[in-house]
Amino acid sequence: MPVHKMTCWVGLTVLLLCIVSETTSQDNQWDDRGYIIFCLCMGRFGNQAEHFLGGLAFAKKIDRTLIVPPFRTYKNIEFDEWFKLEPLKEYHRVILAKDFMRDLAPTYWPPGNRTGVCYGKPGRECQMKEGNPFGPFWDGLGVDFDKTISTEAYYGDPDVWKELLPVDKYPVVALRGAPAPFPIAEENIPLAKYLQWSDSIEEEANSHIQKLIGKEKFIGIHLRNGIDWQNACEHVEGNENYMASPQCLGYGRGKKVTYKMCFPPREEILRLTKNAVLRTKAKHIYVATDKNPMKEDLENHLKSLKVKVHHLDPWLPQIDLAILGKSDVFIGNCISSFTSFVSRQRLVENKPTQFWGFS
Ligand code: GFB
Repeated sequence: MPVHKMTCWVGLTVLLLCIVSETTSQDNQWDDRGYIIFCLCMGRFGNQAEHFLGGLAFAKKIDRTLIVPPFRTYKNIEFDEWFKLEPLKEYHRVILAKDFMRDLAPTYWPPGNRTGVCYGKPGRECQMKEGNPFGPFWDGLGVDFDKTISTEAYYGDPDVWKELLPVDKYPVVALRGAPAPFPIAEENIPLAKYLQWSDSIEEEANSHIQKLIGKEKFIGIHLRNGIDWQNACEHVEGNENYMASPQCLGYGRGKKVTYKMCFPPREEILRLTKNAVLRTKAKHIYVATDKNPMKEDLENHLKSLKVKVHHLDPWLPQIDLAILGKSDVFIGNCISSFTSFVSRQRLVENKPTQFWGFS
């Protein structure tokens, strides 16, 4: 009898496995319109998110399915660890890189047939995998390149692009970097609505809010004040466009960046935060920072208003981003793309955002 039971169990497992693999291959049919993938190889998460949205828009423009690249920290992070894939599908055809490599690459983009594309004059050397994060990114996907080409039509006119990289010759186009500008193009800002946190990030952020704040109002603030930032802010004064500054100054409107926007003084942080507390009557402040949360300063300054100041320093920066996104008022840094991730998400959700040193 026990032997019989065991047989049934094995049989059922095999049947289930068959059903699962059948579903996977049915879902991931080859698309004759071709594919595009790129490495999110510039900067950290905020930079990568802006490049991702630009690359998503470009995939739609050239009508190729986007092979959704992993994000890059010290390792590749599959997109669906941090975000849901389904909302992206409302905008364009997408497939996760890991699914493409498992289900389609062996047949349609096999080793021996992989071309890498760099930005540059035709004939210029193209090193797809040289250095970090380029090498580890493609290694993480198990990709080596057999041939490379360079083109200046990297994310230019879609028709020129299609002529240079026709689908019949290049069914899969792998680009060294994102086909998108940094900072994000103005027209692509609304695409933020397709970036929705995965259930695990959402649950973790909600659970922190529940424990620290409950259902009360809170002000979320981003203090970018580590040493790399201090250095980056040194020569900002007077620039028209510096990193994520268009989130405050707009695009090509001739307005100038100030040092105060980039590295706001203590008094500015205390002043703006207090104003937001007085206006909203919030009793909680959530501080996200890469370095100094200014907890004591804030607590002392807001003592009479009986405000609690919370700072978590979570294991994943994405938890800070998700919490900031949920605040009643958010105050961020004009120049930081960590802030701009939050400000874009809030813009598409009609939630208010303010910036240090800028009104
Ligand atoms: O996101 P990011 O491109 O924004 O890079 P910037 C900053 C990184 O610092 C984040 C950490 O991805 C986080 O890892 N970080 C910054 C934070 N602020 C916070 C925070 O409030 N909470 C947590 N948990 N982590 C650019 C970089 O940063 O700054 C460039 O992308 C360069 O590579 C430049 O370093 C100076 O646009 O602020």
